[in-house]
Amino acid sequence: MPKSEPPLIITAAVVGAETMREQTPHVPYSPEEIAEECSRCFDAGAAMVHVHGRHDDGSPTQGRDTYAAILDAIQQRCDVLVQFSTGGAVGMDVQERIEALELQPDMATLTTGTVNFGDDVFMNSLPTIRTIARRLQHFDIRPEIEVFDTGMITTALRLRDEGLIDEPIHFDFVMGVPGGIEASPRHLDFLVESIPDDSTWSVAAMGRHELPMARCAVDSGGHARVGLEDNIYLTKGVLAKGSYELVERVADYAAEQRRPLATPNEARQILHLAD
Ligand code: KMH
Ligand code: ZN
Repeated sequence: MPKSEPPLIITAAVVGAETMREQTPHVPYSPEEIAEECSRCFDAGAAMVHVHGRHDDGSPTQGRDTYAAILDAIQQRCDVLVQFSTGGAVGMDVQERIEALELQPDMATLTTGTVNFGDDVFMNSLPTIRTIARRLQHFDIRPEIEVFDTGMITTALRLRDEGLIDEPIHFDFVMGVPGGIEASPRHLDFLVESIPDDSTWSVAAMGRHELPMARCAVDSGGHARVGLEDNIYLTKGVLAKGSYELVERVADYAAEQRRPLATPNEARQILHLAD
């Protein structure tokens, strides 16, 4: 890897909307549990955390108060950058998905298209995408464009042309969702070739693809997202004790490859976030 490549930003997706205690006892639900996990991930090398809200029973919520409690609990523990989900869970309406943005997190997601999501459909019509993009601009929050399939890049560039997404754009390639693009190095190469040259990008691959694709990102100058939102296993049949163990794996690999990890401040600069 050329030494000129930027420090590696590891994002920890610690909770998500779908991973439940029935699948792994290690997924956090309450704001305190989520913040504890974020803190462990920060200690393991993550510069950013991607968070969703949960009710006490684990069901997903995008509620403002829940996100406020999560943000406060994280900020009491560490300086990690905090990225809110605007995807929430399938079936949520757009107003619910964006109500927490007034808390002005460091970053928030923006999915630029509809995708089959297992047996469900993650709906993102153009009007929905524009509504979220306008709200992000209103609060001066930079989006991370979630790309579940190639057409979502085209739509992101369309919104750029409409003035709703500012360049340079940060893309997160969400690979291996049943219904979305496959998680393979070949597909990753195509995605990377398809974005503007001044873009930054990361990979979030599902299940057993998570760590191999994170390693591909480390090797090719991208950034990596890992965590229990996308994958609950450390190795075949062995549950990760938390997202932090997955972060540790990527951090160890980056060290082997002599790619330094980005601090939150370095990540701010790389991603052009406000101070
Ligand atoms: N839970 C998925 C339906 C995001 O966070 O912005 C959508 C998702 C994307 O997780
Ligand atoms: Zn998410």
